[in-house]
This record gives sequence, C-alpha cells and structure tokens, in this order.
Amino acid sequence: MKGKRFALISVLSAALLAFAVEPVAAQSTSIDLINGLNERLLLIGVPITILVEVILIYTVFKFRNNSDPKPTRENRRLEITWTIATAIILLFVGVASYGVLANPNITYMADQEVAPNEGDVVVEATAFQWGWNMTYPEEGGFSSGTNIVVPADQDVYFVITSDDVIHGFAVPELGLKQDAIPGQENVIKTVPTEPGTYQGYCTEYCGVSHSQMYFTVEVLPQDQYDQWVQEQQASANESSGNSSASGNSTASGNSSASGNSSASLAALAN
Ligand SMILES: [Cu+2]
Repeated sequence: MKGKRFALISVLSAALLAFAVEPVAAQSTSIDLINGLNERLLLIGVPITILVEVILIYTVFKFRNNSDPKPTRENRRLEITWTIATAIILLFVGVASYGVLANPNITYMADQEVAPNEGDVVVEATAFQWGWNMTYPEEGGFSSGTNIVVPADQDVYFVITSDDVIHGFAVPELGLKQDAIPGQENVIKTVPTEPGTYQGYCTEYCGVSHSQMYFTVEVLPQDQYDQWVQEQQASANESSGNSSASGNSTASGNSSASGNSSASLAALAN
C-alpha cells in the first residue's frame, strides 16, 4: 500500500513539475501558435500517460505472486467506453492540430485572403552554396547580406528560394521553417512580437559548408526599422552612384552616363 502511494505521488509530482515551468513570452505569432498546440496536446497526453503507467504498476504489484492467472472476460460496457473515449481524444487532437496548421502564420498559401498589403514587409531569402542573400524587393531591392531586419508587430512575409540545390530556411525561436527550392518561391508569414536577435540556419544538408549557413533575424521597433531601411537605401544609392562615376571615368561616352542616371532615377521611383 505504501509503495503504491509513493509511486502515485512521484508520477503526479513529475507531471506537476512539467506544467509549473514558466512559459516564455512568445517571440512571434507563429511560435505562439505552435507552443499553444503543444500545451493543449500535453494536457491530454500527460494524464493518459499517468493513467496507463499507474494501471501498469498497480497490476504488476497486485498480481506478482499469482500462480493461476485467468484471462479477461468480455466486458461490453468497458469496450464501448474506451472506444468512445479514444474517438473523442482523437477528434480533439485533429481539430486542435488543423486549427494551427491551417493558420496563415503556420502554413501560408497564396490563394488565401491573407496577402502582402502596402506597407507589409517582404524579405526575399535566397539560399546558395553556401550562404544567404536577403533582399527587400518592396524597398528598392537592396541586399542586407545574411542579416534580416524586420519591424515588431507587423505582418512580415518571407519569400524563400534557392539559386542551386535544396536548402532549408529555419528560425526556431520565431517558429519559422520552410524549404528553399530552386525555381520555386515558398512564402511564409509571421508577426514578430518581441524585439531581439534570433539565429537562423540552413536545415537541409546541402554540401560541405552546410554548417556555415547561418543568418540572423533582427526584430526592431518600427521607428528603428524605418531608419534602418532609409540607411540601407541611401548606401545602396551611394554605391550605384559610385559605379556610374567610374563608368564615366572610362570615357565610354555621355550616353552611358545618361543611361546610368535614368536607371538610378527609376530605382528611386520604385
Ligand atoms: Cu544549405
């Protein structure tokens, strides 16, 4: 009797400990959805585990000296009960999982009503062997290398593709993961909620320097983000201005100079 009580108490306290762990503030809507689903599934998974383990331990102790075991007889009521209980549990798991999987912050589909609006941030992440090139097509197309900068509390879209082989785009802390496939643009969407710097990396083995394919996602308050974009655009224009100047110095003629200036005007207009 004492052993049984001890086993029960230790199983229950382990379950309590698992639930008492302080939940971390969500860093994005995507990771919030994933963690929420995980918690709901644990809420049914843990009690079932405890029930099964308690019955198992109880049975092993209770019948350990039984030299004449008898088979279980049919028990219709018990069978109906566990069939219905299992159906209800599976239904709950299915509905809860589908609710998260169908959310555009988890699975983005282009034909959904959710689409990038004016002012939404779009980052194009292009993978190659072995690195990343992050560009901002809505902001004039400047590249920020391997560092993504996005504003907090705003819809952010990542357009993920590859120049050569299949790579993987993953930022676990923000709940982001998507394949980078050559010739294909995969879009994921999220709303980062917590300013900070998050580590991203390639999750598809792609060759000898696969392990070097790191990138970062920096989440900034809106005003700091706007300032960063302006700085990037200014330095992009500066460098294109320099290249046109060097073009002039080669004395290839006035036509190339005017061509350059109209090109940079078009870039500004965009
Ligand atoms: Cu890779």
